Amino acid sequence: MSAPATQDAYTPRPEHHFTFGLWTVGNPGRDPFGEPVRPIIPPARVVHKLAELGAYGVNLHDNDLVPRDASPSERDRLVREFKAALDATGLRVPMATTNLFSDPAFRDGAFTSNDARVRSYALQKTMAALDLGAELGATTYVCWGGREGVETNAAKDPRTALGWYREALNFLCEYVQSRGYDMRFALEAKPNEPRGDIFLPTTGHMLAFIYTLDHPEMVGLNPEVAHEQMAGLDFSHGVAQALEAGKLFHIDLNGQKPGRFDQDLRFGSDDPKGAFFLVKLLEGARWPGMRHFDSHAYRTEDEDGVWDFAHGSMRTYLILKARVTRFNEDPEIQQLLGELRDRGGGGRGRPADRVAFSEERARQLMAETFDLPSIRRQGYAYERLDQLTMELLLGVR
Ligand code: GCO
Ligand code: MN
Ligand code: MN
Repeated sequence: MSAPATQDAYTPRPEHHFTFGLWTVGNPGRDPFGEPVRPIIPPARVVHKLAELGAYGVNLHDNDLVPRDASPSERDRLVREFKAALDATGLRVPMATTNLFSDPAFRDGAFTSNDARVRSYALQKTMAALDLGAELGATTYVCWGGREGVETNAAKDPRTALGWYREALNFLCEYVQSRGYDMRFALEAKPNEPRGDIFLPTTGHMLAFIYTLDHPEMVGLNPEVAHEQMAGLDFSHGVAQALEAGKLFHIDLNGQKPGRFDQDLRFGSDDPKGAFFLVKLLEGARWPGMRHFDSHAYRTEDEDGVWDFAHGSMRTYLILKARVTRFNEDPEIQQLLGELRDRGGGGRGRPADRVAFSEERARQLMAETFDLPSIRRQGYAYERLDQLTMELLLGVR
């Protein structure tokens, strides 16, 4: 497949704000057991193909574009060529990040390595990546602590490691301020892999950590479907908490079977129901951020399969979005939801139903008698509600 032959209601367009990483469509299919199966697709070609498919943008690690040992002039040439492809296609670079995990120097982590020289080198590399991101117009910097963790707790006290992590982020926030960059940080949690355990393993851990930083207003979250599901958690609950706190700065969409290695499957391919509730949440909140796919094509694929994967990721999102509209308009589903809202007088909005403390309200509550026998008997009709949702998702509604 090259470009989609037909246009339909699920054809991706730039206004849908879909983005991919150079490292995602560029993934050559290497795994711990096997060598690469595809050549790495050059950045300019990725830009042209993504634009053709209707994506909005492309994101990158520093080394996806500029090899680690590139000379300054090589760096400038590569950036120039990349920018030319962006200009020719109108594709944007909304997010940038740093590779702090491939270099053997980072084998014990970057900001939390026991070697102070590594911690300093990680800051130097990140400052350079922030400069590159700013030069390309990125306004979000994702911080994934690739190897910030341990195999053995004998190696370091996690409190010391968190202290180093905090200092690094405080330093980087001030660096961004000092340079006048329009850039916010989005922290990405992952429970394990490549380390045995990674510090700040879930979105919730990260959220609490943010409020211990010097500039919490500059720092939010980049939750990833696969990472929460690896920990057996409900992804949309973590995302909802981030949204509610005003901390959803970015999102990594993909698919994953719970409890396994990081599979990075095509969005919605493994858990369409979970993906549906996620899309419902994001669209219901009118979340303005980028829909970024941090996933890659099966190792079985050639380059055509990579573009099938990219196109499919965006289509699935748009199909689920259309299903959400259908859910919101489905009379039976909406009637059930209305009944739930009205249950016990909740939907009538009586001031007496508000849970706000006052002496009088506390007295009233203490004096109230509840019809507990009937409350205890009642069912909630969630079986019916879920079956209706399933029928809608399975396409017969
Ligand atoms: C992973 C991570 C990464 C990060 C990326 C951006 O499990 O490998 O999800 O893909 O998202 O490095 O920081
Ligand atoms: Mn991942
Ligand atoms: Mn990710």
